[in-house]
Amino acid sequence: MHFLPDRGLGRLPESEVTPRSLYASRRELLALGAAATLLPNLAQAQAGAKLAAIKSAVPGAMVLDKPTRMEDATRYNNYYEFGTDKSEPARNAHTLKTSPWSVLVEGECAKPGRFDLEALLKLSPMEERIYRLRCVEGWSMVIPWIGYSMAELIRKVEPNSRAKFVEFTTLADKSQMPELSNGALDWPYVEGLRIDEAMHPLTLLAFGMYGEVLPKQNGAPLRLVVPWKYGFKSAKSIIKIRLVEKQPTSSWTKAARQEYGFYSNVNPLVDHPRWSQATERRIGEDGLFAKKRPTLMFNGYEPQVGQLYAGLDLKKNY
Ligand SMILES: Nc1nc2c(c(=O)[nH]1)N[C@H]1C(S)=C(S)[C@@H](COP(=O)(O)O)O[C@H]1N2
Ligand SMILES: [Mo]
Repeated sequence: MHFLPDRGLGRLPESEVTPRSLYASRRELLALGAAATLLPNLAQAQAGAKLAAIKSAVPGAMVLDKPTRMEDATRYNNYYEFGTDKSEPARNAHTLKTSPWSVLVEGECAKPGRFDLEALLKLSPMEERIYRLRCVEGWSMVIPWIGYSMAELIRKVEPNSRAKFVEFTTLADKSQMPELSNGALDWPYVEGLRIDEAMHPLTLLAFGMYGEVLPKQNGAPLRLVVPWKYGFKSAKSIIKIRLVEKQPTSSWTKAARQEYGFYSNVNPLVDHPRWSQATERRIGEDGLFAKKRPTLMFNGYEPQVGQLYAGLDLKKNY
């Protein structure tokens, strides 16, 4: 059926491969007491259809490492529209209004259109996929995401031959996002991918995680997850997808061109100008004696995506 990139498993140390049944189940989280409040507020997840669609997700493969605990993944976030401190999105993102929601898909295609959330939820069967997400800052998480390949949506609008890149724009609304005036980035948040990257089966349009709708701080109601690129490529709360001929300029590139290039592939061999990218810290393993992990080429997804970059100088195209 779908592409199951378990070929990457051969590259991982045995200790990182954990059977699916071993990660904290929702019941276990609830047993932890306080964890109940960390689950997304279902009352706010207005569309019951949304949760139903997510709950019916087909369990996918790609078990890589042991998933990060949900309470860690929902409390340590980058979502600058809600604050630049990692703890702020969890505190502030409750003001985000995720329903009604729609995504405009336009540009170089035969059938542009506006898709409301309900239509997007039904567009393709959902799958659970356990992917690593590694931030350029040197931390990583492993998350059971729920969604389907971005390619499913892009195909619907029938890209034409001028569609070489895909630009993603996320919500920027001062009335919902208290930190939009913080000047940290040039809003709205914009990201871009080459069309073959955007349509690679690993590139996920995610609606949920840990069997639930996406918590707001994690990018509700829908976000991108590009597991072989630094976390900032995974735009949250997307409202517009544009097929374009020219390479888009992302908000991060605008902010610091020397530090954040267009490709932003996870690459232990190419350092960020201010620090090494050779190792990473797994969130939840941050005790005094916690070992740093070696960062893997393309975040461990080299067998699946390496060929996209054959012949490309990855030092120049950082
Ligand atoms: N709209 C928006 N999307 C965003 C960001 C942001 O600030 N705003 N931060 C990015 C960065 S730098 C990272 S590392 C990931 C973090 O995702 P997480 O908080 O769910 O782990 O989201 C990315 N998507
Ligand atoms: Mo990041």
